Amino acid sequence: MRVLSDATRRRFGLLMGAGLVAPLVVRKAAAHDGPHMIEAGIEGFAFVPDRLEIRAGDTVRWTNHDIAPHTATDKAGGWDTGRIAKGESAEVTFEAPGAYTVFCRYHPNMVAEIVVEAT
Ligand SMILES: [Cu+2]
Repeated sequence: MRVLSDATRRRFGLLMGAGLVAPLVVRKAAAHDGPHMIEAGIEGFAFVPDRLEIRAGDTVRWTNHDIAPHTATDKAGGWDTGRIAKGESAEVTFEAPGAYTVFCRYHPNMVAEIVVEAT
């Protein structure tokens, strides 16, 4: 089996965008097998994907692929990644089931939805 180098993997992730995230989301809908790290992106002034369905205990990691800084911020005020600079990542762990609207404090038109299902 061919092993991808880290650089190749990174390039793949940047090129694939939402396509890379989708299979992880699908896997989540199956039987619960412990907390997961869900990779998400911010690209072209948008959250990619703009909707995630996860389980309580899962962590979402947003990586900013834009030159501009962004945040991933709970519209209800429960959590905030703070400033995520170009190429940097920030994580939020979701313990409580519920639906969250995410926006960027610098660009409030950027929105996404996260649905956290009970385990
Ligand atoms: Cu932004």
